[in-house]
Amino acid sequence: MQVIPAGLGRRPDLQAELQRLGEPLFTAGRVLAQHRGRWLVAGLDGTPQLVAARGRLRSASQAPVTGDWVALDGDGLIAALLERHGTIVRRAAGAAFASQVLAANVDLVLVVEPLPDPEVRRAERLVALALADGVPAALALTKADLDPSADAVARQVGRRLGLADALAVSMRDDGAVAAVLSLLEPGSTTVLLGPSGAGKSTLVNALLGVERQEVGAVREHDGRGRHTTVTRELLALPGGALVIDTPGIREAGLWEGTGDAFSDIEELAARCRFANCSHGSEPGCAVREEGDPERVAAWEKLQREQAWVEDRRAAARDRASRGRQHSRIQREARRMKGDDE
Ligand SMILES: Nc1nc2c(ncn2[C@@H]2O[C@H](COP(=O)(O)OP(=O)(O)O)[C@@H](O)[C@H]2O)c(=O)[nH]1
Ligand SMILES: [Mg+2]
Ligand SMILES: [Zn+2]
Repeated sequence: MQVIPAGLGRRPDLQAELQRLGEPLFTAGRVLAQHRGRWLVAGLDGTPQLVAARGRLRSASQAPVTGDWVALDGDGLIAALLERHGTIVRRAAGAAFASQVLAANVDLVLVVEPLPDPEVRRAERLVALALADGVPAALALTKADLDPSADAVARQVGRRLGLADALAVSMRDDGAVAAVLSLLEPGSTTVLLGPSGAGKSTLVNALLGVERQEVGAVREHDGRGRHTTVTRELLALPGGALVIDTPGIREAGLWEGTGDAFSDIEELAARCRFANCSHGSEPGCAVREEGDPERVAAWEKLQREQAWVEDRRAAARDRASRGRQHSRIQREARRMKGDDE
């Protein structure tokens, strides 16, 4: 029989996955939050515990993230990561060229932007981060009370971004909160992504029906939010859906492309007269003739960004393999001289 722990989300065949690890003492858990060198993990009985990790799982690049399913060993340490399905990955902020997994085992990304001036291009980029790993995205435009045409704007932005679900919501409107809730299936995991101050935590509280998440006042002088939510945190809603509240994301650099986020433009591109059309001044260019110009420009920009990311990744791989080759040659040389390793 398949055990799906209440309040932890779906995981088909959890027992079989654990068995494959070949350690009879291992038990499964889900990472609710990540702290400095510790993880809040709920075991199958639902009790959250702050635990440490074994070996390489402590290194930043391999560490468990919020939403991960993990195996706990007999000492209660995280001993292994279970396979990830539906990851949200960005290029890590800062100078080092690396990726960062924002959340794992995500079934839906809820892109959150505030009315009355939602940033469509930022929402579009977050949709691309979701679809890069095939995770569906929906849009919630918050603070609908500040915009008399909120519903029409949500429909229009949703259509432009090719999203099936796009809603306007205000914390003061129970009906709108219920409409957002209806997008979140019991057992599924949804991560809210959007800028600080957009109203993500307020929405999470409304979905929970309790004031669980701390909500920040927006600074008067520039309207920017303060980072009141400091960790990514997985929370169970009363109906059995799970949500991950996140701090505002300032940078959302691509890492694995844009998935099907621009399938509308890519379908047009397939209809251009010339197969190698640059969508510049060629005759019979369907992208230029029929595409939404701002969206076409965004598509081209993100494609250039992805090409740049791939160049840098290839260069980093080359450096790493040259490094490995170099140490192999040195080892070989030592062996020939009869040195011990
Ligand atoms: N007018 C209005 N303000 C809202 C609404 N939702 C949130 N806010 C306000 O926006 C600010 C930021 O909210 P918060 O939930 O902390 O945003 P977060 O940073 O995205 O988590 C707070 O002052 C909230 O009271 C809404 O529906 N209408
Ligand atoms: Mg918050
Ligand atoms: Zn073209």
